[in-house]
Amino acid sequence: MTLAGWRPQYSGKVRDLYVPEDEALHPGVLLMVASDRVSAFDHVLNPGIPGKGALLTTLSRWWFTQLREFPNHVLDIEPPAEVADRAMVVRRLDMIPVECVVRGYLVGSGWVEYQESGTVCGIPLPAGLANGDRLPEPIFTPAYKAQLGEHDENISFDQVVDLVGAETARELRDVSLAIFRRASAIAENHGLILADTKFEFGRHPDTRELTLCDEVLTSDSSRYWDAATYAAGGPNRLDSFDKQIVRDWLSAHWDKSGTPPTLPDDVVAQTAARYRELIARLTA
Ligand code: Q0Z
Repeated sequence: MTLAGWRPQYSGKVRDLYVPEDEALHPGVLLMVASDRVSAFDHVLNPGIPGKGALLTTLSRWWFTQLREFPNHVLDIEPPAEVADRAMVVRRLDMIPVECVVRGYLVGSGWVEYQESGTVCGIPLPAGLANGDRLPEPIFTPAYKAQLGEHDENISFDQVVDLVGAETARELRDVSLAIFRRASAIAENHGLILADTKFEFGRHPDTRELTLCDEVLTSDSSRYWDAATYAAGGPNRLDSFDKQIVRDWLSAHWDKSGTPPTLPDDVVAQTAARYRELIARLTA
């Protein structure tokens, strides 16, 4: 997409990053634009989910406000009008190349590692846990950002130390856990479980302050469950407030080789409704 005054710098699967055409006018800023694109099983699907970019941006902005005691990258500068509802102007930071994942529950790649070794990112866990079980306490389970097209790889705390130094590693862990605890408590007040999430941090180019960046606590970067459904148990207890419906439909209608099929209208509509429900419940 072309935006007057902004030059496309990088396109991810579902988001686009722009830099100012005139650096002198807007020094040290970036424009992050969330699209309606949806990805699953490493493919971007057709069609997109109408309103997804705006819904995820609303969620991210809402969380940055809830978490304002933690320094973040959002600037009080209006994005271009054409994308105002799905974009944020942010301070350009020196990014720290570690994905700061926090897990309150054992699921996904954490569950996979646990079954093999009884650990997650090298952290020993009690024996006998089942898929989706709550952990005794939230754990910091960092991942290393893989090259384009590869999956992020879970790494140990010692590997974080090797990447960024002991002091920053401790700071990343402690701040990530503090933000997760605060966010979990807020989610719980709204009948939602925050199962896990991924934060990214950078440093302010001048002050070197550790700064929360990227998107925060969206349904693309987090697993949210309905607390009542979880408590009732059963096969749906781990259904997340994200593209679960898309994944389930694709699993039933595609063998995961070649180009994925076009999503039917009802799958698109139900997915959009699920994103809206998450926001409605959190912000109620
Ligand atoms: C975020 C990404 C997106 C594609 C770089 N404040 C920042 N300073 C420097 N770099 C970044 C940020 Cl947020 C940064 N990404 C991820 C975001 C589209 C990729 F909107 N990459």
